[in-house]
Amino acid sequence: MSRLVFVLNGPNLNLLGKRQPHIYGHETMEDVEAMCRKTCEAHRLELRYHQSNREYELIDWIHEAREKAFGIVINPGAFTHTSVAILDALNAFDGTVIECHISQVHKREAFRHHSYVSMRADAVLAGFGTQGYTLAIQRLAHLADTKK
Ligand code: CA2
Repeated sequence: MSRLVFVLNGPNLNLLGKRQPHIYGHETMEDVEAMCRKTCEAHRLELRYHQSNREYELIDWIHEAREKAFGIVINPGAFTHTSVAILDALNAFDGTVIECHISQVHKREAFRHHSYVSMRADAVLAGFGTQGYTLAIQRLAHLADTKK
């Protein structure tokens, strides 16, 4: 089994740490990437880490993951609540999908309570702050270590 994981981030997450720290914390996207790299190294996982404000780029990376990766951690940003196209792409991926939100979306506006991605996700994290990414990767590592 491949030990490659993709961590994908959607629109506006490049602003992490620069605005709205009361919701999203003080860590930047670069800090989150460094944390993901450290966690992956500790678990002997290979990592592809991306952020984009463009829906098609996220879809292209999901397609790329199809051929190579066993797991995807995805924070689709606001596309979570709007994108059937990202759901369709994830439905064509056979591995494990973990949806990860920094904020506790269910405590927020009603439009954030629905997620298209949750219809495919094998697990969902929300409200763990950026630590959610580490937890998601640890879960993938556990699956990689225990699945045949
Ligand atoms: O809680 C999350 O991780 C979200 O996926 C973040 C999205 C939001 O639309 C989802 O409902 C929940 C927004 C990401 C925007 O990130 C920013 C970070 C700092 C400053 C401004 C935006």
